[in-house]
Amino acid sequence: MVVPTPPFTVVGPLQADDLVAEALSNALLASSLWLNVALMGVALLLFTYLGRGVTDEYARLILVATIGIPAVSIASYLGLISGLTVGVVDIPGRGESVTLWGRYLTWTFSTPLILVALGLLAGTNVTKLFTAVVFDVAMCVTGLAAAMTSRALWLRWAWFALSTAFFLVVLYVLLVEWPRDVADQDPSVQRLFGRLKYLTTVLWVGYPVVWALGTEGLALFGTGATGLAATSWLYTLLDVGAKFVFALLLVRFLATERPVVTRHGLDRERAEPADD
Ligand code: RET
Repeated sequence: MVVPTPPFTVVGPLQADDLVAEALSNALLASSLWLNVALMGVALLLFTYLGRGVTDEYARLILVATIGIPAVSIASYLGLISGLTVGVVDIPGRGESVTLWGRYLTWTFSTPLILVALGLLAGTNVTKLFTAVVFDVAMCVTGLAAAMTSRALWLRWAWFALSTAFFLVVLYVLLVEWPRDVADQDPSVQRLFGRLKYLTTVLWVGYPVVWALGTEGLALFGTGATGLAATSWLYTLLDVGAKFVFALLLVRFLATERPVVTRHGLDRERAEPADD
């Protein structure tokens, strides 16, 4: 008797677990994840130590948002290392691929913290801060959808395009609105904001580029363990700049020049006379 074989292979839960376990046992991939846990652990202790003398409420708010960045990151990377947020997705035309989808999920929590810290530093208002955070969260969630879609290849890129559109709103607030707000502030705040703005823009643009070239997108570095590790290393390097360097510059500034930061804040417009 001839048993008909289906034109596709079905990956059961056990087989998917095996694929994930195999991917995570790759030394190159594992090192890219552990490096981040170690670095963010150091960052958490260092920033808490450096920020211990910051007493002003407004400066402390920026500090808490900044210290939250490595805190979320440690949880994010431990989630990946433990396999909790790693899965298998059937990419049309390519087959079963391991995806570190937890990244996109945890960006939903870490990137708003970066924007809150930056927006508060610029002395922006609640509306602009809310706009940046809402579109940033939308960017991360649709980025997650792009990575998890298996129905059609074009649908993955449709999610990618939607996520990019949301990203453009974030970039608009960062590059057009906040520089206007920060213009009212002390030159030292303006200088720091300028540096952080460029650092953030250049590195954040790197993320969709890595997505498009890496295992979720065109798979230019290959589809197997090496491709996954190469993609992961690129994200890790971006993370070091976008989180560690960013937060270090900000915390160091808050710890040394805090009185200047507190002169303007979210309350500024309320505190000024209406006809001023
Ligand atoms: C995705 C893919 C879809 C299109 C776009 C993306 C943008 C991601 C960005 C991520 C930034 C992450 C940071 C993490 C720090 O913890 C989701 C990759 C536009 C900008 C800074």
